[in-house]
Amino acid sequence: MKIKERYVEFVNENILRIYEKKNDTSLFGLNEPERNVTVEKRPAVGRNADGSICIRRNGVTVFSEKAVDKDHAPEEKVNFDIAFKEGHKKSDNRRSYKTRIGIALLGEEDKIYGLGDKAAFLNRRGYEYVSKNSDDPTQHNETYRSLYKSVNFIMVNHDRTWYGVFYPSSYECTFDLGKHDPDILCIYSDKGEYDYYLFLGDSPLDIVRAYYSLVGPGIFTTMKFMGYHQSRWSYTDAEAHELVRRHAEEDLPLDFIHFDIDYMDGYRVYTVNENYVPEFKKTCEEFKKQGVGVITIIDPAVKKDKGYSVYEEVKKIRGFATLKGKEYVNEVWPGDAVYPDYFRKDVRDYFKNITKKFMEKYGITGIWGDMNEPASFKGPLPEDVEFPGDERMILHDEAHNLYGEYMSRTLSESFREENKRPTVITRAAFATTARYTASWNGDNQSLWDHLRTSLPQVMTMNLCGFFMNGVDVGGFGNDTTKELLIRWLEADIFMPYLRNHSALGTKRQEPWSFGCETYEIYKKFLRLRYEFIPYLYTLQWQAYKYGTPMFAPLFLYYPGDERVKEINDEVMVGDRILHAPVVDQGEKRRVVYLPEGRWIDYFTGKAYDGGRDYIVDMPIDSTGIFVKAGAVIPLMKGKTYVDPKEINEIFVYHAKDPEDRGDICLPFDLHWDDGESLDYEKGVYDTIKIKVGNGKAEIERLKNDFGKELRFTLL
Ligand code: MIG
Repeated sequence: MKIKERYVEFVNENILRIYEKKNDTSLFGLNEPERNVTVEKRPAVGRNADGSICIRRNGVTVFSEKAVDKDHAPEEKVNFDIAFKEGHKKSDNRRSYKTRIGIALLGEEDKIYGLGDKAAFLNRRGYEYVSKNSDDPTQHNETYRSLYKSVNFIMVNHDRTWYGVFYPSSYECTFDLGKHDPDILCIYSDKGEYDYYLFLGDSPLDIVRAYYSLVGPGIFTTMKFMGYHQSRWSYTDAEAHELVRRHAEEDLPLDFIHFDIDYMDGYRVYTVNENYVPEFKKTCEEFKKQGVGVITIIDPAVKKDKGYSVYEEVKKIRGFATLKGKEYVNEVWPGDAVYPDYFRKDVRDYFKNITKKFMEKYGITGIWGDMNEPASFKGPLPEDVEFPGDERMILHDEAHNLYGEYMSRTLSESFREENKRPTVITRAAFATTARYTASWNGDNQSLWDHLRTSLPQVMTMNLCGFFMNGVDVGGFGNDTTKELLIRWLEADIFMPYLRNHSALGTKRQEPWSFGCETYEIYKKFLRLRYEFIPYLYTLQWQAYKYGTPMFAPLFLYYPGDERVKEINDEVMVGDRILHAPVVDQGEKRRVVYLPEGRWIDYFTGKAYDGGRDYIVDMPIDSTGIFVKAGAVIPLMKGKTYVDPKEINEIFVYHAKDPEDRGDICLPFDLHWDDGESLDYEKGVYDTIKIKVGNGKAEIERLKNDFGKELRFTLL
């Protein structure tokens, strides 16, 4: 088969761009580092007999394209697909795809990671996924082809070598990860071009960081954001007050309460239904005094409603999407609704300003952006819905996967303008969206399966540069049980974004919903989470700054260990904590694999030799936390909400190995700053190296531009 000429550009020694024709990336602007690679440092690019590209490093083939002719992929047997027959699905005839990027899978054991929020195990090989943001709330599982986010980044491991591929197009595309042909990984697109970035490096961490350098930097949230969030669709005023009161009186940590759609007046965004939440301003102020911030949900769709100011004002500037030149109307929560054209600066400015005013008026701390795939009730938006944009007309087929990003960007600007870090959460996203917002993974369900999935899901989001990510703890849809709720909180206790949320009509799942025992365990773990906040906050800093995932699969730190490449139920929280929770009903113990080195059980102090499996007891009130021997971890104590101004003492945990004299020390560089402004961008922060020696904590101030005085106490 003849292929068109392909060009290879070196962005730097780790990043190549390979293309026939470049995709237009203007809508999401990649952060291409300056091209400055010397000839000597270039990896060897060769051509296969048919002209496709192959790459050798140190004499070994690490990457090879494989031409895919247009009939390569077999047609789906749609006639046997009941969902297709019943009209739920469209036929997927891939033969017509204009663009077919084929990559050879070099070995049977090759693994494929990435692609953002899929409800699947870490290794995606053998599956097929479609990048088209969707909002289907039925039960997500590993064969579910699209979820809320389109993150076209994959990382492939072959033997000891690793590479990454990013497909930079917002149009719909399909990733066939060896489903139809086990030896070929394909990216198909009808509207995207033959054009991708290739990341090379010696380790998975190199690859992930190289990718991050292109799509980042991601958001760096407030320290408070890392506290506990409590949510439910939808708290009434009385419920919210009762909730905050209990948390305060019972020393149960809480930083945010979320208000879901019913606080609005008839689902009109930026309004408040004073019958549902009377004196909302007073409520927000009162909560703030108790350390609790309020986050309100905002949907993009605006009610088409004469006299409603948001509708009228945006209409005046022709700021809504159109179809054949006329206002495009679909149905969402408020009934007939129209979609803001966030691709236009004046429209963004409008929403930025009303968001700011709305938050100021009531004392709201953050915004939760939902339904921004964008979702609709009367069928999906047609591909030719128009977003007139600033410079050119953008049609929905190109805009769709970026809509959530442009909405989040708009919301985040309302904060940045005031020198505040954005407290914004999104459901829909494209590869570059973490620049503006934190995210959650939508409507999971109260199922053990979804608890198990939450770990690889958030680990994968972290590989893809979405560090501040989490799932609905306890499960959103369906009814949770006592045991599921407890195990879920235990398992997700180190998730960067920690929120308990549940759907209307489901069984309640607040900490006290299942009686005393549950409550006590819940409290114990929330308090544990809060102890670790100085550590987690520093991990977030390292993630933001260097692209190092904070919630990572074990292979990221132990890439030479075959055993860890498919461990889905253990997590590295930074480079020194391994968390192995119980994620199965009825289990009171589990197998824990510990990689090389010595590991200390955080709760008992017991030491383990790495490189093998252990069966560890984990009754209902416990989880497996193992710390690398010698590691230092900064903690705080006794806090039930996060206010950096009130944190004056850091407690230093040292994972002492009972078998040495305790002089092995893996120091930690604590990051500290005001926790809320953007001054860190100007270098106003502290880096404090913490070591342990001679039975005490030793401190070295590596950077002191914020100048926080902290006491350090060895535990
Ligand atoms: O159509 O606002 O994922 O978290 O509670 C459902 C109501 C709309 C979907 C979100 C969920 C939220 C719910 N929303």
